[in-house]
Amino acid sequence: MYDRETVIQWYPGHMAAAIRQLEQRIRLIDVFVEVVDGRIPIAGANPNLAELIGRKPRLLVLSREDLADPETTKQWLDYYAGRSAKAVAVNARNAASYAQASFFLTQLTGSARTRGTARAMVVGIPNAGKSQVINGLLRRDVARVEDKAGVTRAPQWFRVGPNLEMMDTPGILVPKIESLVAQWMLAMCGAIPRDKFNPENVVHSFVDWSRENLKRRPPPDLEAFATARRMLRTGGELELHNAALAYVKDFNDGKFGRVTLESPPEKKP
Ligand SMILES: Nc1nc2c(ncn2[C@@H]2O[C@H](COP(=O)(O)OP(=O)(O)OP(=O)(O)O)[C@@H](O)[C@H]2O)c(=O)[nH]1
Ligand SMILES: [Mg+2]
Repeated sequence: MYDRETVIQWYPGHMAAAIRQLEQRIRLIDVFVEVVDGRIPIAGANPNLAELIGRKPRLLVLSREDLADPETTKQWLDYYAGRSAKAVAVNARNAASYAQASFFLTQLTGSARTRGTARAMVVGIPNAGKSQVINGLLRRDVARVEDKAGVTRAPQWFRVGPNLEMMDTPGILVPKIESLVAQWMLAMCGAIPRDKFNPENVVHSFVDWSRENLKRRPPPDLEAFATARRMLRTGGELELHNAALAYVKDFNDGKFGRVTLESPPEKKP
C-alpha cells in the first residue's frame, strides 16, 4: 500500500526572499502578467500573488494550451470573461500563440506608455512558463527556460520595446499547500522538483482521479505503465519509482492526450 497522506511542501528561502523583493518593487509596476498552467487554473494560482497584484491591471495567461483539454480551456476563458478579467490561453512555446496576449498587454499598458516606459511584472508559481512567456512576447530567447521548477532565482528586467519593460520573477508557491489534491496536481504538472515528492503516490492519485474523470480515454495505471516499459529491478520486480518519474514526464509531454485537471466552478442555475 502507499501512503497518500505524505505532505508535499516546497518553500525554499529564495521564494520567501522573492516575494519580499516583489513587494518592494510594486510601486514601479503598471501591469501584472500572471502565468498559470492552464491544466490547473485553481491549484496553479498563488493567492499570495493575487494579494500582491491587488487592484492593479492584470493579464492572466493560461499556459500549456497545447497540453490542456480544449473544451475545458474554453470554459475557463468564458468563466474569466464573465468576471471581466483579461485572460488568454497560449502554447507558450509557439510564437504564433501570442497575438491576443500582445494585444491585451498593449491595451493594459496604454496610459503608462504615453507617460514614458510602462513596466510589467510577470508572476506565477514555479515552472508555470513565465520565462517562456517573456521570450514569446519579446520574440527572442532572452530569459532562461528549463523543464524543471525553480530555474529563475532572482527578478530580472527585459526591455520589450521603446516603451515597455518586463520583469521576469522566480516562481513562488504558498508556504503551505493546504489541500492534498492541490499537492498532487502541482507535482503532476511539474511545479515541484522531482526530488521533493514521492512520484508513486502522485501517479496513484492521478490514476484514481482519471478513473472518475477520464473514463473515455483512461491512462494506464502505474503497474501497467511500468510493465509495458519493462521497468524491472534485478530481481524481476517492477521498478515503480523510476516508472512513476517517467509517467509524470509522459503526462507533461502530452502522451496521455490533452488533460485539464480542474474545471471552473459550476454556474448557479
Ligand atoms: N508544451 C508546453 N510547454 C511549456 C509551455 N509553457 C512553458 N512550457 C515549458 O515549461 C518549462 C518551464 O518553463 P519556464 O518558462 O522555464 O517556467 P518558469 O515559470 O519561468 O519557471 P521558474 O523560473 O522555475 O519559476 C519549459 O520547458 C517550457 O518550455 C506551454 O505552453 N506548452
Ligand atoms: Mg523562469
